[in-house]
Amino acid sequence: MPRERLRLGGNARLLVLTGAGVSAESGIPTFRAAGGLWESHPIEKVASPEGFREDPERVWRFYSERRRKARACEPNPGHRALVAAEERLQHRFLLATQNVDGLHRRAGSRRLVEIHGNLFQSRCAHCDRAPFDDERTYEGEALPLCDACEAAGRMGLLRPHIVWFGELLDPAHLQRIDAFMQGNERLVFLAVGTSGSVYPAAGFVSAARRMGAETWLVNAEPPDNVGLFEHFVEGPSGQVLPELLPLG
Ligand code: BV8
Repeated sequence: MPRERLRLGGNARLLVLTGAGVSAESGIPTFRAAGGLWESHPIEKVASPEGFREDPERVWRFYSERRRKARACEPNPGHRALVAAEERLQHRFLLATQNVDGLHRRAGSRRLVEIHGNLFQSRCAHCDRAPFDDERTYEGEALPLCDACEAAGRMGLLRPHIVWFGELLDPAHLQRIDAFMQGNERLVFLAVGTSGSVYPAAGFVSAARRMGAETWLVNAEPPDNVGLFEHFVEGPSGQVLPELLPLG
């Protein structure tokens, strides 16, 4: 049965929020599904500043494992459908992702806000040097140190450039998303592959509704916040998005 297609004629804008589900068909485990990432790693121990202070080796093993996994995976048709929609809509399109796996960028997305950071960047946990691209995996060997700190005669540990629980998102990212939601043209908000359990991202649909947006959710099953969306399309995003989104 042909699925409904998003209507994006005229000046309609499309704001998309993706979560771990959009990368599931690429082979990247989601967080909360059975056997998901958080089951084998207690969240507060590996994705929080406290956990990093307590055991940086454990945190670096966790993120090294995820760097290796993400590097071996490829974008899927869901990622590519979002690139095609961006090419067609241009300034009327923005993609906010909770994912840190880098697959949207590798698929070709550019109007992209990685609100929880990126697995393939590191920064110093102690000085304010800018985050830098870093594909290295650290396990067994000594922990990675900041060479700028070393040159200044102090010890600075590197950390993944990721927003951990209890840490603030980049205000510039939130401002860009908020600015995109303003405006008089019709706004369509589409969430894909997210359980809607982590804030502030989980609050975006309510903000979009307040702006009068038409709200859509594509998810493998109805999450707890499914009632916040006017339209719910159940299914794997790699199959649903190419049918739902406008062609490039
Ligand atoms: C903040 C980086 C202000 C890590 C992530 C107590 C103390 C401190 C904070 C809080 C607190 N209580 C609440 C908070 C706020 C907290 C929060 O929301 N906690 C939750 C657990 C209640 N938020 C924060 O801390 C944020 N910062 O609020 O700062 C502040 C500061 C101090 C005190 C108060 C407030 C920072 C949040 C960012 C955390 N970092 N990621 C990393 O990735 O390693 S979040 C992490 O979970 C991921 O990034 C991911 O985005 C996120 C949510 O998960 P989902 O993406 O939705 O994935 P999930 O597995 O849950 O769902 C996947 C869905 O896909 C499922 O529904 C499944 O059915 C579906 N699916 C599966 N396959 C498919 C599919 N769908 C379609 N197709 C498929 N094929």
